[in-house]
Amino acid sequence: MSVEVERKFLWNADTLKTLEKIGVAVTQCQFHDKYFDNPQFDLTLADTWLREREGRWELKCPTLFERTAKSNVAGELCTRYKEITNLSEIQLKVKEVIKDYEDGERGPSLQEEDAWLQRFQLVCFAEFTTIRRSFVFEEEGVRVDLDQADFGYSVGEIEVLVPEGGDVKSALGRIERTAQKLGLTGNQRIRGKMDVFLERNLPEHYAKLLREHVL
Ligand code: V4E
Repeated sequence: MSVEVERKFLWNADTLKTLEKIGVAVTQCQFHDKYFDNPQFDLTLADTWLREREGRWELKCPTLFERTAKSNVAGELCTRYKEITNLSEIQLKVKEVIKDYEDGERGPSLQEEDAWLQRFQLVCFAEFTTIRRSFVFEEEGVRVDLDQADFGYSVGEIEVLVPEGGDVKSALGRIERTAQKLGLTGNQRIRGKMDVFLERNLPEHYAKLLREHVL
């Protein structure tokens, strides 16, 4: 388990030019994400995001800081989410959040491929493909991703992965220095791909997430 500290930003052709000038190497990839929740949306209403990216399961859930920050720290630009990639740990987290599921002998075994999805009534509620250009600032341990989602939204992220118990403050400093190198001046939280996807495709659930201060 690690903590992903990240700052989103809006990018354009000038951002690409700046990154090219700085001279960091770029790689490009494409991936398809499928996000899952139960019909009551228990996971996302708990700010818990379960996805399958190219066959790998990943779950992001808020750190204690993130759970309190939205109401306490207006204008906080960086988010901090726990990132879990081990399937058993993901299943444990899902079990913690979804209280109502088929338990015991009758339910499908968690080991059976995808049977655990049925047990928790998890279905895909969002899917999209992203083209990502990544730039790694080796000396700072910072990565900049420029994403273009197939539903017509582009967003950038400056991110640092901090191992559990690691130095989040240092990560925030490195993100800030990178933001300065990129010439980012805005002080508004920028919406992520999911935010925009939900507003367009599941407006009622989106409105509920806003009301509950999840997004
Ligand atoms: C954590 C989260 C969601 C899951 C998707 O996370 P995100 O980092 O936006 O996606 P992506 O594709 O860049 O993942 P990566 O490749 O970096 O692992 S969807 C909504 N959230 C919460 C959230 C939030 N409340 N505010 C902001 C600015 N971002 C995310």
